[in-house]
Amino acid sequence: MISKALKMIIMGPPGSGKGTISHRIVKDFGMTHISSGDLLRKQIHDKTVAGLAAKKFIDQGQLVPDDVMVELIVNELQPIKSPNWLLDGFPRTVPQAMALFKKEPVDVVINLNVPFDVIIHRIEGRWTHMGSGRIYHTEFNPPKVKGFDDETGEPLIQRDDDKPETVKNRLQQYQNLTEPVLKHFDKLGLLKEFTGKYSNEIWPRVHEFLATKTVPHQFTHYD
Ligand code: G5P
Ligand code: MG
Repeated sequence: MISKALKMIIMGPPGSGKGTISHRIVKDFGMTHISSGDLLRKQIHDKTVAGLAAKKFIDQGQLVPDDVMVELIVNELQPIKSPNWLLDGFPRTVPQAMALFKKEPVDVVINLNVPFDVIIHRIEGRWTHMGSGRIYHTEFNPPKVKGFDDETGEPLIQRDDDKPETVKNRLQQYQNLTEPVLKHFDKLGLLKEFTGKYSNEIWPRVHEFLATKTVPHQFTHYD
């Protein structure tokens, strides 16, 4: 195993399991997880100016403008002490990728290649804990008590942008604006793709790949 810092990005269409796989990476490899969607939902919940501006895009399944996103993520990355971080949901356009690379080097990009028909069914059953970003699914990983978070006991919510019509727009935006980012990373030699229908099938392969890149969680001490 190589003992080194790892700055990585996880990509994939809406509902492909980026959040699910990210939580497993954090558990096993101790990386700092930054989810652009979770950050935006927190801003909306706190009714900040950025949150209110972002909400109208998110509710329509459109991407939030690049300048807003770049500022949000760069501000979030700057104070992080750990040299191991995992970006989930950013960058999503080529200009976002360019802006990130001006500020931060990235070691690896993993892409979850999950078919769209599988995704549409999944999103219908998703429930989220707002405070932590913990994700549940009515069939795949239901909470111990229906409608409530396992750890805090707080109520779970269904995301406003998980309505079928909005999900269609999100997939369209992904094809038009985010797939070119994958091509960009592939050309840079950073892309590692994982294809499959189920997170439990993809995860062991991601784990095996990351084990060659970093040290296990118990040997890292960055808080
Ligand atoms: P988000 O929040 O980044 P998306 O659309 O990229 O949203 P999303 O919906 O969060 O991605 P995910 O994280 O890829 O999906 O998937 P997940 O939550 O882990 O899994 C989906 C569901 O399937 C869960 O219920 C999970 O339990 C279940 N599941 C997982 N694996 C399996 C399995 O094997 N089987 C089954 N049956 N179920 C499974 O972004 C939201 C919006 O914010 C804006 C955009 O408007 C975006 O639409 N935004 C940005 N705008 C511009 N630029 C950016 N960089 C932006 N980032 C966010
Ligand atoms: Mg997510």
